[in-house]
Amino acid sequence: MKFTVRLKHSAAPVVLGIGLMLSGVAFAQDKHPDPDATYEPSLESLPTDGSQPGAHPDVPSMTTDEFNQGRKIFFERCAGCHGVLRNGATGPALTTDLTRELGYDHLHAFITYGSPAGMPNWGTSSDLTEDEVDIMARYVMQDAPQPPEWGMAAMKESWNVIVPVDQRPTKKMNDLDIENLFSVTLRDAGQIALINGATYKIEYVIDTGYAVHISRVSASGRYLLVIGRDAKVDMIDLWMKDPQIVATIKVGLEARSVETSKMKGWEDKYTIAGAYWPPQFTIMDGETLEPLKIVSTRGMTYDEQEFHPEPRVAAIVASHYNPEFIVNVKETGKVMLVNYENLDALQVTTIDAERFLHDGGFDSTGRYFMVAANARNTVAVIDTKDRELEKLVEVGTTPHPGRGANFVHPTLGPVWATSHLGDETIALIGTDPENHPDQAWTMAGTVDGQGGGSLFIKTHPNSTNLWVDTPLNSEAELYQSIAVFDINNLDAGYEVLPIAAMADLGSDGAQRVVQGEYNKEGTEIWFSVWNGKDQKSAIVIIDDKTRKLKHVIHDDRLVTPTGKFNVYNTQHDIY
Ligand code: DHE
Repeated sequence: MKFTVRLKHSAAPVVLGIGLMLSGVAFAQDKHPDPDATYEPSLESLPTDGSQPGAHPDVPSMTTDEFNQGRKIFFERCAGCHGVLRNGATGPALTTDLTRELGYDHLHAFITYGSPAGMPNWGTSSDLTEDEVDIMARYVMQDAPQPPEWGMAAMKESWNVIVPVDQRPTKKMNDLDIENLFSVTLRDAGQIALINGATYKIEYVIDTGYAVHISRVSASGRYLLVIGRDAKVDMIDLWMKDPQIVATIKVGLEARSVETSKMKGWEDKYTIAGAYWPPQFTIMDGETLEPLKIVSTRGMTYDEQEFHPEPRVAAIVASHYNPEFIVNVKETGKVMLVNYENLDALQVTTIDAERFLHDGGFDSTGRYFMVAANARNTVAVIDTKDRELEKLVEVGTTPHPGRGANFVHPTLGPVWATSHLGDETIALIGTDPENHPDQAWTMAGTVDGQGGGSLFIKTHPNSTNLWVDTPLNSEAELYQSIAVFDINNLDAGYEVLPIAAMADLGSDGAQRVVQGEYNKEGTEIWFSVWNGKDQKSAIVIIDDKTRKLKHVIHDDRLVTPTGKFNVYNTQHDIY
């Protein structure tokens, strides 16, 4: 499943690794400094408990120390494709009946040189040292250790209500314009920064989970929910004089998604978080994070109907039409509509969609959820009102929309757009079955951007600009800049803004430009200039009308800024 994309403005090919599943994207052509390496498959917070399965007479032995090194590397580099339990996901199975048959020499060569089928060349790229290749060849011949489960007892133990509900304010106690605050992921610091959207001042830096991933906002706009890769959920009360964490819990060992109930009458009632390991989701009390219901996602794949032991929970959104969460399960390709009206008689409607569901967003009406099945080059459209699969739409190679971008195209009508990791195209999917039935739920149009390696696309209802990043392209010229289109004249092509140069950080580090996010009014857009942990990063703010630089936030506390979440836009699903 590996292929080489020759980018539009690039002589250098981008080699995408096994299966192109996002968590399996590997860049085999060179050894990287920090940021892009962090997009490799990783289950980096899983523990090593020091235990080692018993030695086998017919496989090379390992010391406990070597075994634990192997386990760590496997979780960080291999599990994304081959699965924690090595049953195969996007990459092939690596169970011991197969690896012992292949033997040490074969495995060693395979890990060193990679394969045309998509295995990265870990050895020759120097991503792994010679010693590490040797350890990994022996490690995959040992029985796979299974990370521990994480059930109610473990969850309750990790749960902490720091400020009980009756001790929280009953009205907003600060002067902050909460709706125009930005919650900024400081990835490698394990923190978020709350940045004032009017003054650009960093109002607060708050310690959260490890390698913090995303922020979401409760229906009322009061609570900010942050989830780390270590599956730690932190709930921040924005009404307090000094916003702080009021409740926290660990819902597993590895996670990426969190959301809160948004249906009328159910605002702020429940929080849900999905885990990569163990593969499960947890519904919690919306004010205290008390864990109420844990549901495993283990089960059959939608198509072959074979058991999958670790179907990870990817994006979760809250329906505006039904008291339901929409839970996207990656490996089985199923979308679960989880009705939260009665947690003791939980109703879950499971929709067969497509495998390797990852990220997505609503159309402009909030009715249809568009989710990328990235390794299948497909966007699944879920009708959250009628509670069914509306359509599977084939798009470009490895769609990665973030939440996507909604706008009205001059001839196609309302569309939702995604860019792609695997090619330079931007796909426009028609979203108006009433007035534009011919375009609805088809790839009604496509336009070429700067290149592949795109992660996020963005516009705003008050803007006529469409911004497309390319942080994982191999060319510095592309990953340090942004392409912007006029949505009324997409065919005119794009303007390139050299965002990293605007940040004026000197030549230090990769300075990848990632994830545009609008302010509440839609008058300016913020981009992260994402550098290594020990290097300076920045946030660059562009005036939306003039496309000119408005401000650069430089601050030593801005360590590895990546995602940015404007409170109002996130609360109301505006993108
Ligand atoms: Fe993300 C969203 C998973 C790497 C920045 N990321 C998501 C979502 C998932 C996911 C499932 C959707 C959550 C939702 O909507 O509920 N991300 C993964 C991975 O598995 C992967 C590929 C590898 C990993 O080990 O984590 C990965 N992601 C990254 C990064 O390296 C990024 C670029 C930088 C970072 O901070 O880690 C990154 N992911 C983001 C951002 C969003 C996101 C900014 C939210 C976008 C939005 O607009 O909502």
